[in-house]
Amino acid sequence: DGDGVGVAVEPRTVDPDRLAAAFADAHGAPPAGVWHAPGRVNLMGEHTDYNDGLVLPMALPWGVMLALTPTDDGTVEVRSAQRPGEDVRFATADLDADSPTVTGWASYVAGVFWAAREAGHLPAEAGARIVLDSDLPIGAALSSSAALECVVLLALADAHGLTDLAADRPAMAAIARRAENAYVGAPTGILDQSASLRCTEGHALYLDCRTGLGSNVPFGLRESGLRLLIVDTKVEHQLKDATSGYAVRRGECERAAAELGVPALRDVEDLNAALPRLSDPVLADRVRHVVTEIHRVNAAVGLMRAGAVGDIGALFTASHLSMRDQFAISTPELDLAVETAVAAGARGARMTGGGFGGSAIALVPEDRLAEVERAVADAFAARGWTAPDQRVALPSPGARRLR
Ligand code: GAF
Repeated sequence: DGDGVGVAVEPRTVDPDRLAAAFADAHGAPPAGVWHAPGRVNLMGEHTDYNDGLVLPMALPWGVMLALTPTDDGTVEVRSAQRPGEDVRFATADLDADSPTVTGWASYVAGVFWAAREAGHLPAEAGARIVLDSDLPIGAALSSSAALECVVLLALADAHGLTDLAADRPAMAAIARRAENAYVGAPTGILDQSASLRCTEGHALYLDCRTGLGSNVPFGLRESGLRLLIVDTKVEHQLKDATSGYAVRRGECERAAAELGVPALRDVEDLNAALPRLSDPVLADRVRHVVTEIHRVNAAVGLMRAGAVGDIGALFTASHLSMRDQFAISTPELDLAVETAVAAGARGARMTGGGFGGSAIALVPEDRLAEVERAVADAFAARGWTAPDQRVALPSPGARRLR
């Protein structure tokens, strides 16, 4: 029981002392420190970040843990408990976003070194010995990529004494995002890195992706007798490369904004006036999602501040329908998780993250939790689908040093 009220919250399974011991085994001395960066679920505001809109993520208890010792030899050595035998070594001087030579999982690490150097924070000779461990599923739309980027950057900033950077979480989020956009090649927004770096325990992060201004809004789940259930459908979402569904949606939004003559879809004020002006009904659907989704973020924040947390459930479900029908990013598995959770007593449910697979979240009264979990498991089993992974989470701290 992780939260003291009788309903288990899945605990973190990575451990700073164990990771430090693994580091000492590999490198003959303990690390300079151990850091942790969490994954996230977004409660509202999907595909709004790159439209200059609003988002509302919370950090998860699970994430990526990293042990690091800084070096001044310009080389980086990385190993990961999840990738035994795949140790990676590179020289920072060789890193070039136009011809990325570090590929696969380690490209997120290399990308952070590249982006921190490009931003003028990291001297060329700064290197590191790194050992990683994670309890965040990969491909579940819970931001394992951003957690990896953010933990590397935070550890670099601390261990290499980059004090200006270490004191500026929005700047760190921008650098971690640049690593992903320019080095890894995924055209994502600022949501995930901001969530990992800027969320606080017990709160959701209400973030304006145009200005970068954010505030931490209390998310009183327990006080309201509610649980947040995360259903990982085990359908791995696609890599967000330039040909992915994610990139296609991004292109559609840009095209719609251009047709409407606005800098970003954030600036559409009157849907009824805007929609008939678009050349293609598909674009009208995309715009409707983005604009109404931004309003749902504000509505959710209003309800949280009023202490009416349960009423956010209806917004969850409305958001899911918008993502399913207007933005067309859901899957049969996500739809089934949402429909089943709501039918079994959840106050509302929605897919979270980029879509095309991944996870759904459900807002569930404490006394209905077991029933909802059982109903979802049964519904997947009845179709012969892989059993989903279901976990309960509380809003957890953002990235930090653990030892
Ligand atoms: C992914 C992206 F990385 C984010 O930037 C965001 O666009 C999200 O999908 C959808 O809201 O997580």
